[in-house]
Amino acid sequence: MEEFPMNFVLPEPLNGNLQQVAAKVISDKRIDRHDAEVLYNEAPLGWLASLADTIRRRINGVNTYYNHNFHIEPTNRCVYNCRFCSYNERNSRTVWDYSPEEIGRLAASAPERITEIHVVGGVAPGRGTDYYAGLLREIRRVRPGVHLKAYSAIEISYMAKIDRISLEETLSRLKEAGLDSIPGGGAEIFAEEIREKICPEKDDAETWLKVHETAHRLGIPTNATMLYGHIEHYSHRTDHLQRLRDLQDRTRGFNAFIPLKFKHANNPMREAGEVSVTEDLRNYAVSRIFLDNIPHLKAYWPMIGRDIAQLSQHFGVDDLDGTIHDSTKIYSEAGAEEKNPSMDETALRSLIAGAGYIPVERDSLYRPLNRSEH
Ligand code: V47
Ligand code: SF4
Repeated sequence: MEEFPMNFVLPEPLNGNLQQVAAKVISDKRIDRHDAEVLYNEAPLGWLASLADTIRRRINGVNTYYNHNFHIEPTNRCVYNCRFCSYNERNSRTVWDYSPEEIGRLAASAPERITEIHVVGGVAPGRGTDYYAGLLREIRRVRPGVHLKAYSAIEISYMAKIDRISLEETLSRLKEAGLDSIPGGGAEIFAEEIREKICPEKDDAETWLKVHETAHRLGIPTNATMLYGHIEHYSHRTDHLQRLRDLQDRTRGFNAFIPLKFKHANNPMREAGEVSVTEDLRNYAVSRIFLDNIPHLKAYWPMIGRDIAQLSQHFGVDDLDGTIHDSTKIYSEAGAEEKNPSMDETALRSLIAGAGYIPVERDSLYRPLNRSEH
């Protein structure tokens, strides 16, 4: 028999709670909120990684997806004042509000290879659907073939209020102007008691969910996010995941879930601090296991940095977003690792391959693109 070094301590055997949750996961049964909280509170990290990796391999094999995208943030003027926001005009060092022509010029300047433009900004006062549809038309005019993933549920619900029209009508007009899909922002944490502390003026969870449900009904796919690692507890995270899973059971319209780690620089919530890397990884893993009906789990690398993004692939992540080519300020203002995030394709592919996964360039609907240069 092999001898262990004197100071080697064998891991504790798994407790009964963890064994029960693992049995469900392995036999392809759904876990519930209580199970997810057991994983958050009690699971050894390495063990949790292999459980999440089992699920990611069932759904996505060993592919890790990325795309070529470009972010445009039209303005940081905002009628709201979320306490975690480092980017709006009150907390940022700069204020900007691009004209539609400037936005057209920005889109035209994006690299030839991009397949997607992501457009999200602050909610500037008084702007209705015509304004936002006009921006989409302008971008479409200069970049006709590109997928437009634009406007958070919060921007969309504001336009509907300004115009006094239904969400359905608002989304139909945006779709008509070229909207292809909706990003996941504005979800924050659904639980009312946390939402009223971190973003009291913002639309509530019901409104966010309604916008996404309506989009799904109109055939517009969307993403979902969760802002974590501030003042919420695990029970608030599992409530959030549950509400997303319930909606997805009804509509099947979510493409990807993107956990967003709270970054604390330059915003009124800085005292909340930031959670550890192991907490980020734990959160990816539990999300992957719980959200069995959302196909993709995205680690947004400009936010968490390249190293954690690479590691996250062992915790259920199968999408690292894109090359970004960025003009984005939303995270750099909040203290993200990268000030002007941009990663070339070779670097992104080797980051993926370096963790033992296969890099696959995708379009915005997760169809592999077989461009010959790879
Ligand atoms: O809703 C704001 C978050 C979101 C901070 O769908 C912060 O592909 C951390 O939704 N620390 C907007 N997060 C960005 C977003 C997004 C990003 C990338 C990809 C996709 C996608 C969507 O940014 C906001 C809020 O949750 N945020 N401030 C902060 N201090
Ligand atoms: Fe405005 Fe968005 Fe910042 Fe909230 S997070 S203040 S809605 S820009």
